[in-house]
Amino acid sequence: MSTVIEDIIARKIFNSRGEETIEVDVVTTSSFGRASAPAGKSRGKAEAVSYPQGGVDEAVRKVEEMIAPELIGLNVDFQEEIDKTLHDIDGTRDFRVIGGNTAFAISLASAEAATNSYGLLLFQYLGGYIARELPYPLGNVISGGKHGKGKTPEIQEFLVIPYGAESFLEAATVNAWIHSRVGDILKKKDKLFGGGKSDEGAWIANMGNLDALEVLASACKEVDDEFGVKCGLGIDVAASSIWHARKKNYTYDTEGKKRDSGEQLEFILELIKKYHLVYVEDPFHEEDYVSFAELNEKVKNCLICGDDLFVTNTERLSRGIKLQAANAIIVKVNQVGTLMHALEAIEMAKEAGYVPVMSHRSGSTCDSHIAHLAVAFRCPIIKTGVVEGTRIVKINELIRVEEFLGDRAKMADLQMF
Ligand code: 2PG
Ligand code: MG
Repeated sequence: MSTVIEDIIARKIFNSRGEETIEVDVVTTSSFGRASAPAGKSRGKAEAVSYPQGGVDEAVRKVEEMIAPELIGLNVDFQEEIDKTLHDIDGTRDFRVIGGNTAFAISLASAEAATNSYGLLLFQYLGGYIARELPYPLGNVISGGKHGKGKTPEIQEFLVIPYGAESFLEAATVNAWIHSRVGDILKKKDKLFGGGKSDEGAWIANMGNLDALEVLASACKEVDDEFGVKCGLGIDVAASSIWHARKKNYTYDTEGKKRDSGEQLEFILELIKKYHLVYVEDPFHEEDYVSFAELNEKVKNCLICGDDLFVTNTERLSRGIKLQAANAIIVKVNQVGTLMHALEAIEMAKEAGYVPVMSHRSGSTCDSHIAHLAVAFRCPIIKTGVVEGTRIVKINELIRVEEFLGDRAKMADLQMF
């Protein structure tokens, strides 16, 4: 069947924060694919530039005038060629001419058009018959940092991962129970708690970092006692957001403390020990590979994950691998713009023994592509929130994938937990 691109249509839509974003339709001789771009709030400095100057309107204009004429006639079966053409049209390393989000939407919509032409699901098309492992959902339960508002913890995300779950459905259920239990505890603790939630559907609570961890730990324990599913705690410090480059310290207003790099290392080590953290993302600012490596050397059975540090970029990841800066990497396709570049980062990570964590962005749309990418590229963890509409579409899609796989479905192998 012929899958030649006949048309590419771009439009401006809105993400879950009500910000403008780009959506692209790729129309081929026999199929159709659609994708829209997410948006980060705590963005790494080395990420692809999201949009050209002029924003989404300019990106849409560029798709019509500059990009569509080059891509029409190409075959969507050849993802490399499409992604390379996007790079060639742009001509810069960070997609500043057409925008990384523009490239992202075209790259994903093309993959979906190819998928649909074969009557497959995206994870089958990209991962083949052997793709049958479901990722563990790493879910955000309490928000702080740039994702919080008012007097919230400095740590951006307090996360859970139900590593004892035997199926994805069970894992998603446990996460939802914990989220709900945390809401009950917060209400009891703080009479003024109004039930506010962040963009990612995590609770926004008027408390410090340690209190947030205490609340989460007790909710996890209650759920484990009642339902018997082991669950680990994690954090995304998003430390670049609290790093003061001139004063060289991390600012913790809720504790009235400033920590230099050494003190930050001690603090994170204490948290790992006290709360048995199994996952720590961006504990230091995005240029501090050395502190990452020191921490990584000192801990066992805990994933030290780079998000702003690596930005899904193979150059930054290979530096990290050389320095042994981490043992996990966040994968956000729109940080690099194209599917093939994200896949290169995943392959490099796996070769070095790093765990790739497929991830949403805080501003999202109702697309569920990352659910399929996690299965197709065999990422053992997906980070995509617990509740909230645009998160739930990804979770629910994985429930469908698990059902579709039937007896062949199995949970990913997370040996270290
Ligand atoms: C992160 C993400 C997603 P943002 O830092 O990991 O939770 O946030 O999309 O705002 O970069
Ligand atoms: Mg992060």
